[in-house]
Amino acid sequence: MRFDEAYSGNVFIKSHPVYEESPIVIYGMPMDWTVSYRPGSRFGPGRIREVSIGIEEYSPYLDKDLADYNYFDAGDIPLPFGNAQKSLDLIEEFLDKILADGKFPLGMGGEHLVTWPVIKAMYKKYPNLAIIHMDAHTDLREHFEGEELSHSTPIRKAANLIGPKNVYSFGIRSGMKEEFEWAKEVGMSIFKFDVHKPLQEVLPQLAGRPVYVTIDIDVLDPAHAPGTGTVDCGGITSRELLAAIHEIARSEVNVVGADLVEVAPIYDHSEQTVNTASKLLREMLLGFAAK
Ligand SMILES: [Mn+2]
Repeated sequence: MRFDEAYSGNVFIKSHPVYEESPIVIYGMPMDWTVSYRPGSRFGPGRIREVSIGIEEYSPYLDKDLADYNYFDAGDIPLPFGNAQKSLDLIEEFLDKILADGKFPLGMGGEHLVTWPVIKAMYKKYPNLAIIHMDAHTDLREHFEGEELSHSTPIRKAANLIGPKNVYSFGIRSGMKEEFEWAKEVGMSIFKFDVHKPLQEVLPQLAGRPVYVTIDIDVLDPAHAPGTGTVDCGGITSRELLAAIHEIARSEVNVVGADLVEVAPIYDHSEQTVNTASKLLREMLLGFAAK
């Protein structure tokens, strides 16, 4: 974690070397110690940075170029292996600092639980916060085998904190019956299977609101993103996910932060997932953060 010095190591393509001069901060949250299935997402941020050298700086979708914006890559937050609570506290502390400095946070996971402390920090700054969540999984469990700190619980925790009616999940195709029932009871919106179409209906309702966008790479079909811990078939295409990102970018919502999580390079035999993640981050950066 660096705030004040140029970094000569592995950074996201074209990152600006000076924190103070960058309104946007990219950072990695290399944690995968509460996953219920296959670990490996701690290596996601590093590999996404490495392959980012292969993408173009220009977005033909948004007609914007990375070269025209200053964003600082703070590296990975150093997290203590195996200590979930301490790791979450450190992530929240990091977010408190960059939000106090007026930066736009663009995070890379790591497992999805890393989004929980980010939401806590965002909510302190934006009491009117709403969440747009794209994922194969509900992530609405109260606990997993008795553990509240699990990558299957972050959206439940976030919903309890900011109010379930302020949370909108898209692309969902996996979860326990109880999770879907709970969402229905408390008025949380779960849009099953699709992302782009329901998003078009929801975005006008969120016009002007501060919105945090969290994307689990497994919202994509495993054919498009095999490199993730908990694959689930029947997902959307990378083209639909790009369209969804651009729909948000062109909408009236005020995106105040975003993350992309659960990229696990070890299962990514052709590296298509990390290359996809790298381009998605470029579009999130240009679409959400570059003002
Ligand atoms: Mn998921």
